[in-house]
Amino acid sequence: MKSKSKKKIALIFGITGQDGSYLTRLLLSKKYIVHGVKRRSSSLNTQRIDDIYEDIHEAKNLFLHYGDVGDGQSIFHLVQKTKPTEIYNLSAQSHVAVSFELPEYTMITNSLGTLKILEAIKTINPKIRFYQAGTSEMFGSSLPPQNENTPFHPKSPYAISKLAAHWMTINYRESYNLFACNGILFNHESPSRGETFVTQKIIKGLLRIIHKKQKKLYLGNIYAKRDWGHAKDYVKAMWLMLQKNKPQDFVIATGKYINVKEFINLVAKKLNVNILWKGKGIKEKAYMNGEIIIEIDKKYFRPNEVDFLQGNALKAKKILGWKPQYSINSLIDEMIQKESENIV
Ligand code: NDP
Ligand code: GDR
Repeated sequence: MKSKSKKKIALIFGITGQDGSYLTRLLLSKKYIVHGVKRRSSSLNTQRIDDIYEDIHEAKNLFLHYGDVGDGQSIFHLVQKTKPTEIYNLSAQSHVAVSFELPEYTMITNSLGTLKILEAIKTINPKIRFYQAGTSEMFGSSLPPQNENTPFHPKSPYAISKLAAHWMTINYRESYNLFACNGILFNHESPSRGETFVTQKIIKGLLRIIHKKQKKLYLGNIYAKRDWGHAKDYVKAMWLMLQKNKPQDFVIATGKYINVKEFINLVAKKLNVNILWKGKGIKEKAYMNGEIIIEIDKKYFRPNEVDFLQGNALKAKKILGWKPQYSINSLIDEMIQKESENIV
């Protein structure tokens, strides 16, 4: 006799962010009921999911609730009320540079926020499956390629806050037998990437310069190397982790890397602009048609930089059957395409 399958219900903390918007689409396509937690803000913060939510008939499986991971009571209440089978914690103060300015707030949100969700799961229903959004930043100065066995050496309050959340997740798995997984995700971008992260800042900046809406772009360390993937691929990995028989931690990455300057050159080439680099260090500049279009500004340097991240996602490939569909080229093409639509 066919067993009656239980309706899957997801609760997403951080639904209004880049990954939250992609994960929501993925889960709705898999017929989940999706509950998302949004923060109260003075201006609208649901733009990334408005297109799904706007049409209330299409959105009959999507529900938004006010909440905040700084507020333990709201977390308990939401877990009790929505009765999720899976919880995804994507909420965070996610900007590395900002974490040096707001170290205490970053710890409260990223570390204690995770702890509060784990406590709610343990108390209300230990069968709920849990995904924690960990990061390659936790590897910090450990040499690449980094995998699940690479030692952590975090270099920012952000990375330290995420490392506490990572170990808390492991501790609750070991102590209380929770189905709790850490994703250790390398940088992933998309047209929905926040504007202050470097990929979006470069694409938006260069397009605005070409359209004469902006004269110059100011950047920090252009020699940092990153392993950049697409958010759409990465949220699939989050979901896959929660569908296995055993909870485990996984590195998710493309295995390829370039530095920020190479990223700029790739974008410029796709935009058919010739840029010429001159000078060194803080005096390095990029020129287009004899005009300076990129300068280095010390303000964007971090007190402690992570120089080189390149992931090895072999475990995810073997156990989850995961591999990225997007290349750096198709990622940039899509980001340029979307941003071009916004600019005209
Ligand atoms: P975003 O910054 O785009 O989204 C963060 C989300 O967290 C937003 O929905 C934000 O709400 C919400 N949030 C922030 N503070 C709180 C709070 N106190 N209570 C409830 N919600 C809160 O991040 P991404 O989507 O890029 O990343 C998702 C997660 O994955 C983050 O935890 C990030 O640290 C982690 N990560 C990201 C990687 C990447 O390359 N993108 C790589 C590795 C890890 P609001 O919209 O109101 O600001
Ligand atoms: P990162 O992403 O710090 O890796 O964190 P970001 O795009 O901010 O920086 C990438 C690299 O570019 C250098 N850089 C600049 N960065 C920004 N934001 N602005 C600049 O002007 C600039 N100039 C140079 C940075 O120094 C850095 O080396 C992202 C976030 O999504 C985290 O939440 C996530 O955990 C990690 O990726 C993996």
